Amino acid sequence: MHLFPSLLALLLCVATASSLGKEACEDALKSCSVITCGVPVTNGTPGRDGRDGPKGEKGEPGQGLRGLQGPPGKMGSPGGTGSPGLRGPKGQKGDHGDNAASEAKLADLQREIQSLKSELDHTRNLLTFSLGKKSGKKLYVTSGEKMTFSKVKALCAQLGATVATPKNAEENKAIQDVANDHAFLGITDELTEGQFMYVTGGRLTYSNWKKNEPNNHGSEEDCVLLLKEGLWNDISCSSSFLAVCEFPA
Ligand SMILES: [Ca+2]
Ligand SMILES: [Ca+2]
Repeated sequence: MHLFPSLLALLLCVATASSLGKEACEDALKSCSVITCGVPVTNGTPGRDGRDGPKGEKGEPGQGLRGLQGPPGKMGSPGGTGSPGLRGPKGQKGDHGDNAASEAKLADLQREIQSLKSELDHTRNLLTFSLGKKSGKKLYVTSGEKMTFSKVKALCAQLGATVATPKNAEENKAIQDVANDHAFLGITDELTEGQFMYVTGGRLTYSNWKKNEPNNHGSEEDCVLLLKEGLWNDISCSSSFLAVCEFPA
């Protein structure tokens, strides 16, 4: 049995140590595996609690079950207008306009107009000569056709003229001679009933009404007819009579 020699050595050491001083005891400790030095003491009262230690680190999230996701929230109010974006890059240079071609076309038109004007002057001179028009007098021309007043106006305008309009007895006689029939004059009361005006503007400065005219017969007589005998009668503008145009002096 191995237990007895060990127990015997332990008892020997305790007996030796208890009879020695402090130094001898410490020497004895070197040779004994278990030894009690000095006077045996009894246990004291427990000490006070120590101070609280530092706070521990945050723990891991718990492992409990997550709740169900709630319904979506209400839509928020629209945000304000944002600031303008950055200016885009400059575009490529465009093609040149066709100015040269336009100018050439314009020049052609001007030449054509000038040519037509010359031709018109020439024709007017020929007419003046053939009709025996005297210098400084208006020229009255008729096509010999009968038409409504609006067509007479359009025809004369096409010729660069106006509807024949006598401003005195001499002009009235000249138109009468050229027409040799009932002919429209460039006078109406279309704007204000009973107030006859020149188609080119202005109130009458001369008139040669037949007796009891103008009478606005049937409340529809707004144009003026130069009768064959030289007197005037107001007549419907939609009737057809001779067209006589007037070129300025
Ligand atoms: Ca009238
Ligand atoms: Ca009348």
